[in-house]
Amino acid sequence: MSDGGSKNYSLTGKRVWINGYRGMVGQALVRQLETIDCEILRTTSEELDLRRQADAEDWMNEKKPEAVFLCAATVGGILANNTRPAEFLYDNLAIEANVIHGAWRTGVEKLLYLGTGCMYPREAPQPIPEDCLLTGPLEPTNEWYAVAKIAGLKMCQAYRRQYGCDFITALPTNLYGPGDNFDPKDSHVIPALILKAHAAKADGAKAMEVWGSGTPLREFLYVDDAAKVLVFLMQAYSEEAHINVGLGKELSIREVAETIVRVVGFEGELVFDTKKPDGMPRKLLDASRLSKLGQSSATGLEDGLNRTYAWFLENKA
Ligand code: GFB
Repeated sequence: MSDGGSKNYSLTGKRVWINGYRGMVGQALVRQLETIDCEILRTTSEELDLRRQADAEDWMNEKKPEAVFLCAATVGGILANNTRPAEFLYDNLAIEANVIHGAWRTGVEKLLYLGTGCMYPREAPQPIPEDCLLTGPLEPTNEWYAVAKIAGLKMCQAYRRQYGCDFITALPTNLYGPGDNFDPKDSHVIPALILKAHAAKADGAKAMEVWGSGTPLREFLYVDDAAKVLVFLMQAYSEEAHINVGLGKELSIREVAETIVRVVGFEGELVFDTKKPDGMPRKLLDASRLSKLGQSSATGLEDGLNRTYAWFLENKA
């Protein structure tokens, strides 16, 4: 793989653009970048619709960001992915195309594009190594999102090859934490179950519903740990090949649900609705490339869930 850029790119003194900054990852990146002496430029989709090419390029021409964290995206959990395929495909393709192309046009020095574990084939070997991308069919519940996200990764590689742009892709595992989307239909499993457990406890309910069989395995990375790694990679990683951001540890959805009800204090029963999809049976990223760079994560699941629930109580309950 080619290596056209700098492995020693300091963010100090730079104009750093975080798009989608009201999202969970955007907020965590802001927390992380506040420890560095740089100028943080932030936009939300309400202020700047990145699906519109002219708007995206005008903004970039005017503000001249030097480093870009491309985290703006239409995202959601298994049901949202499964029921809104057009939005997941179109929005993400348009956002990536406009930001990556605009970054080249306006001379952005470094860009980090955020991928996702669901870009890998459904039957990928576990833990999933970076080089098994595009080696098999995708998980059907999220193939629209995955196809769009793979296109963004390929754009970063193509712009590096053809124009020498220092654009990299980091591929985080399932993330959770403060600032997550707590919505019963659209959210990922952790915020959805926190919301359900909180409501069930408040209502004095005897049982709480969990989608699927409870057997799928997932790994969960606390968003501030992820943001720390992303800021590190922006400054120290410059390869055409993408890099996994994971923990190398997984647990079943049943175990996650049991931990959540313990944290929230709901004492009723868990009822598994097997009519709802399970999605990928297993999705454990091989994080050895990241570990070789000396990066690991510190926050245990129960600790991270306690912090997430505290944030929920303060902001959403
Ligand atoms: O987090 P989640 O929606 O996404 O679901 P994926 C993970 C697992 O939790 C699935 C189960 O097996 C769900 O059936 N689950 C149990 C629940 N109860 C619930 C619930 O109340 N809400 C939700 N949402 N799930 C997503 C992809 O896959 O992963 C996205 O669809 C994205 O594209 C994301 O890549 C990281 O892990 O299955």
